[in-house]
Amino acid sequence: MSDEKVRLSLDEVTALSRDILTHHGLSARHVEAVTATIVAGERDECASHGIYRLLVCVNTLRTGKVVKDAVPVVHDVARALVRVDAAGGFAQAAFHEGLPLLVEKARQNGIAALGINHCVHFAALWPEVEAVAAAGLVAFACTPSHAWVAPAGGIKPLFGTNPVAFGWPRPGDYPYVFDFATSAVARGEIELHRRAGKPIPEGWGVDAEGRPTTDAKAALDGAMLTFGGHKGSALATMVELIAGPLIGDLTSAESIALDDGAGSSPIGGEFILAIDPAGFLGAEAARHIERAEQIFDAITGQGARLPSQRRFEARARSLANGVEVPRQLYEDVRALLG
Ligand code: NDP
Ligand code: PYC
Repeated sequence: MSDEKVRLSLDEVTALSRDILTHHGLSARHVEAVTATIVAGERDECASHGIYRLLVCVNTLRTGKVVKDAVPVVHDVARALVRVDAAGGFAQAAFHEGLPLLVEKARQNGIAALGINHCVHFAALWPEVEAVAAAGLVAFACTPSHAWVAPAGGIKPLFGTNPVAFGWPRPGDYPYVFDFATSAVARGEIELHRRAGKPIPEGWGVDAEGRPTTDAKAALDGAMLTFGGHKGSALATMVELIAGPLIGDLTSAESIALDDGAGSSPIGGEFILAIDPAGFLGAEAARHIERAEQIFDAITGQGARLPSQRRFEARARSLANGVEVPRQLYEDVRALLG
């Protein structure tokens, strides 16, 4: 595949996403919410969750597994708990509906959790933990996906790629954020390797017979592997539990069974926790949050980088100069306009 690139402004990426999603019948509320997350992914050079996701979204819309005009409903279920019924729609609009009440409850109680139910999830989680951290709160988020990943020691897909994301507010700076799949890599990254005809590194997946493979398609058809062996496997299990049964929603195995071969994005729930440092610390919160900076300085001071640092640098570049997209991907995405 050619390495040729096309340069686009962020306004052009936004317009392209809006046009495609509208063309495929998504309601205005979801067009805006989904476009915001796709543009953010492309802007921050997260290739597996940028405009490539338009192919994934449209595929999901074509399966009929997502409700195109779903209206999320917020439920104030307890002093520190919010639920949003996404009503079968994409998760982004449900998150935006639930965020204000989550923030309000975290400030009132020191801690609050948001459970999103009945959503379709195709996205990165960092936009959500960034939004919680922007309110001065510490954030954690996770979601199951489809059963694509074998548990450590096994070879059969059971877990989703199950991302975990964390955000920590840093006054006057971008928050400290990490967001990664509990599989060795996001599935989207393996799909991008398959599209580009490139081998994948060892350790990302096994073929259908459970043999280690560097062939992207063989790994997609076989099983992905967790990161860090049994450690990633346990974290993936935690995600299944707290964003599945704990909030009354689907596991990754149930999600892929419901998909029934249609090829939609994962269906189920998402769990988001928000903690207000002032809940523990009152007037001392600012002083202790400031102490956290010593940890970040000690990381960068020895030449290591913070997670999301690459992304924030990419953001600054893209805001100034736009983004570069592989030509073939751009053409495949434009073809979605029919
Ligand atoms: P990566 O392995 O690419 O990176 C994940 C995190 O690690 C980022 O915060 C990244 O920061 C940080 N990082 C990478 N390299 C370094 C380094 N050398 N030093 C310090 N930090 C580093 O991500 P994944 O492939 O695991 O996941 C990609 C995305 O896919 C995530 O956003 C995730 O939410 C999404 N996803 C969504 C799923 C869903 O069901 N909705 C399922 C699976 C994944 P930086 O960005 O700055 O490089
Ligand atoms: O890349 O693994 C992935 C993924 C699953 C759902 C959204 N992204």
